[in-house]
Amino acid sequence: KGQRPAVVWFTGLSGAGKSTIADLVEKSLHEQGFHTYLLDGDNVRHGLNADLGFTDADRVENIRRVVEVARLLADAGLIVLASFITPFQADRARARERIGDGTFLEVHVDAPLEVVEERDRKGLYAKARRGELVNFTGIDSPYEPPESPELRLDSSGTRTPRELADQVIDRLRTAGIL
Ligand code: GGZ
Repeated sequence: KGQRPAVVWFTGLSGAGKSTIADLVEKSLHEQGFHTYLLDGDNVRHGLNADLGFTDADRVENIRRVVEVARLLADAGLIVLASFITPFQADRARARERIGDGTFLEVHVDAPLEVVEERDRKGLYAKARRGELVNFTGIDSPYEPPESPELRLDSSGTRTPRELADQVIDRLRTAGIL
């Protein structure tokens, strides 16, 4: 099946829906016979990056390593779905440089802090407000929104994760990856 290697990089606040959407994209690409790999905090922060926390320096190193892994997987021909907050513009720019324009697609999963904090599915924002979690993105650590991502998904409205995942797949088609 014709596929071009790519790294689809999902950035956004905790709770914006990055991993849910990346999961759905992966499942449907897989069903269509494409070769993919999903990188996210669950399979990276417990192993490869178990030595890293959430200071600015640790986030920079977290992303640097993930970019290198994504690059290797793309070299192997895979469509890589990477789901990380990636709060700093400079790190996303470095990722794009390292992976190559055209192979790197930045997807901003965009929901305002008020919305993700109100949902607070994992109770992390409440913990951060109480000071039980420090350096929490959006609370006491910054998030720099992308200025020109390949795709911006509004995940605060009435669109379902399925519909948002389909937007990603359409974008991969127009980019000539699928
Ligand atoms: C942000 C944190 C923090 C702090 C733990 N700040 O919503 P989640 O829980 O399941 O996913 C978040 C994940 C963020 O890790 P990333 O590797 O994506 O971050 S970065 O790209 O900035 O390196 C959240 C959880 O880890 N988490 N503490 N202080 N998110």
